[in-house]
This record gives sequence, C-alpha cells and structure tokens, in this order.
Amino acid sequence: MNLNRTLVRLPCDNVDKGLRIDDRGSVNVARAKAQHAAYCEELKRLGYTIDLVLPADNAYPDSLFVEDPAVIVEQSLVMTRLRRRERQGEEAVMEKVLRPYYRDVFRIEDPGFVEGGDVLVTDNRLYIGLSKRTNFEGAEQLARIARDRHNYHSVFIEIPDDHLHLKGEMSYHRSDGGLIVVSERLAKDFRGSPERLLVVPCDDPMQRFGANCISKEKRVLIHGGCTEARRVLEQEGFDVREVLLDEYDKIDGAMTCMSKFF
Ligand code: CIR
Repeated sequence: MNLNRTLVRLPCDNVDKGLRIDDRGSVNVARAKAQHAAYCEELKRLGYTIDLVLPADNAYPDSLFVEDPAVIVEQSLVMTRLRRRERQGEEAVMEKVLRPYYRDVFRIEDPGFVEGGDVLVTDNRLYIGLSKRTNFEGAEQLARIARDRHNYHSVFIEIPDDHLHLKGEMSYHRSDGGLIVVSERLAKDFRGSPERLLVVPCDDPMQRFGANCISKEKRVLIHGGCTEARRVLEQEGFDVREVLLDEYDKIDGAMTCMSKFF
C-alpha cells in the first residue's frame, strides 16, 4: 500500500477543550500550536511532504487528530463513526478532501463505532482495538470491508480501560519492512503475528507513548522524553529524533493521530 502523501489539520483556539480521560493540567494553546508546527517540520525532516493542511475549526477542539475520522485500506476509504458527540461531524471535511484519491468510499454504520486510532493497518491485515471508542459492531463492519475488498485478515484486540486507543502504545513501520513497535503490556497480543516486533519496556504510562512513533526507512521520530523507546530504537539501528508534544499528552493525543498518511 502506497501512502506517500500527508494530511494535517491545524489546532484551533479551543484545543484546550479537547477530550481527556484524566486531568493532567490545562493545555496552553499557544504552546500547543507551536508544538504542532514543530511536529510538521519534523515530519518533513523525516522525508514526508505535507500535501494538505486543513484549516482549524473552533467547533471541534479535537479535530487536529486527523487519524480518527477515516481508515484507509488500499483503494478503499472508510469513513469511521466517532463515538463522542463532541467529535461527530469531523468526518465531513476529511471525506471531502480525501475522496478524490480513492476508488471506493465506505461508511461505518449505526450501531457500529470505529475510531482510526484503534486501527493498525499493515500490508495485509488489520489489528482493531475494541475500546471505549470502537465497538464490536463497528470492528466487524470494517473487517468485512477489508476482507471482501482486499482480502485482508483482521485481528481484534481488547484495550485496557485506562487506555484510549490501540495505537496510543504502538505503531507500524512500513518502510522498515513491516515492523511493529509496541509497548510491553500490549505485546502479548502480537506474539505470533507475521510482522517483526520491537517491544518497548515501560511501566510508566507516559513512557508507553514512546511506542507510538513515526519513521521513514531508518529515521524515526518519537515523543520527547521517551527514553526507553529511544534506547530500543537506537539498538535496532534507527536514527532517533524527539519532538516535544506534552500539550497533546494532556488530551490523550499520540503523535500518529496528528497526521494522516494517504
Ligand atoms: C479524544 O479523546 O478523542 C482526543 N482528545 C484524542 C484523540 C487521539 N486520537 C488518537 O490517538 N488516535
């Protein structure tokens, strides 16, 4: 699957009203905007082009998390169904800009819910997290589309309650030959998977974010301060750079959810 283009959406003035599981302090809006800009620069430095920059929308504090409203499987664009009322409607702009690039467009239908942060797409299978945001009905609908259209196999994974999305603690690295980087506590769900696994040992919840990283060939970008992830990625031969995203940590945003490769 070729995902050579990148889309981001600018954080809005209401980003401090973003949803969160726990209170970890208020978001400094100016700092959040500066961190988003630094993140975009780091993506370019990795070798990605940023092809689409969607405008900020104050009606949707979480709309910069562009990973969630859509899932891409080969030539199919699947518009997800966001569970939280505060985010419902973010899909509209995404669908408008992405649909010209895809042969088919599908929609997750009621009673299903899926959020893109729960869906890891490799080159021939999906790992779908069953979480507070993605339910079994939604996962089944998505798995059926991926199987019938593209012959992809799907694996469902139960997500711990203190955890928002599957990908908050893991990521897929296509250009490194199909490597999954995953936190130690989720790794058991991937033993026996055909992909190579790189396990980040981390007891501290903030260190688990380290497994959510973005790479291009042997260059990788990790959340600032994730020392365990840095160590294991360097051992694996990666050239590691860090970007500080602590304003987004407060609203449960992992780095892969701030861009969409398409
Ligand atoms: C939310 O709760 O929906 C946002 N505050 C965070 C979404 C993060 N998305 C992701 O990890 N895929």
